[in-house]
Amino acid sequence: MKVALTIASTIVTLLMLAVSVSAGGNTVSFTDRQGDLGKTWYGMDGDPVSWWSGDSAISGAGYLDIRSGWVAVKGDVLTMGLVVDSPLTADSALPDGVSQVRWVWFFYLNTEHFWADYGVFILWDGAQFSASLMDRTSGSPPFAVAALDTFTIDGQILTVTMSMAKMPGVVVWFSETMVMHGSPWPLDQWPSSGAWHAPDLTDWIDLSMDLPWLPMP
Ligand SMILES: [Ca+2]
Repeated sequence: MKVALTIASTIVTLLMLAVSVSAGGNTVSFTDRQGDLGKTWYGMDGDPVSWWSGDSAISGAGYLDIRSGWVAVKGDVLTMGLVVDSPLTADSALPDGVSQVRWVWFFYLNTEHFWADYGVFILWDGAQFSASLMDRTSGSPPFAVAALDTFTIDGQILTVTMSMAKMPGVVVWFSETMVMHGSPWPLDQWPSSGAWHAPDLTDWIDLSMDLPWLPMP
């Protein structure tokens, strides 16, 4: 069974890379492990970090589990996507204790600092979806935040399309899912501690490193 899963996973990866190449332009894609919400969060040293038990409400929300993702640049058009483990439907609900979910692509001008220069967010409060571009290049809040209406949610696939000119000079990126507890911190401010968690983010060990942009965790 393990072998079959590995082969299936390899085929999916190859298919995804083939799609990326045929799309033209510059594309970076990655795959991410299934079933790694919170409890198997891996750092750069490869050691797992345990955040909560596997039977929590958050661990059961498959739409928080990233399976793959990509960023593509073609001319001035920047497209980014995430595939999550379970589809978002009209019946989908927030896990108990969660006030908002955020699917995020963080972009960096360089790797000198931990905080991202830009972030593209799809936000969900359990009823409404929206998308926003956060620009922290000023270095201090309030940061610029612009609404984006060019996003789609199609079952397990979330995408955002925007002008590359809105994030000039970015070179690296990674994705994560975030859950907010209580009042979500506003995107024009630094994140407030203790009010949110990242159940899943780009796996370091599974990255495709042979494409123009270098993803990073
Ligand atoms: Ca995952």
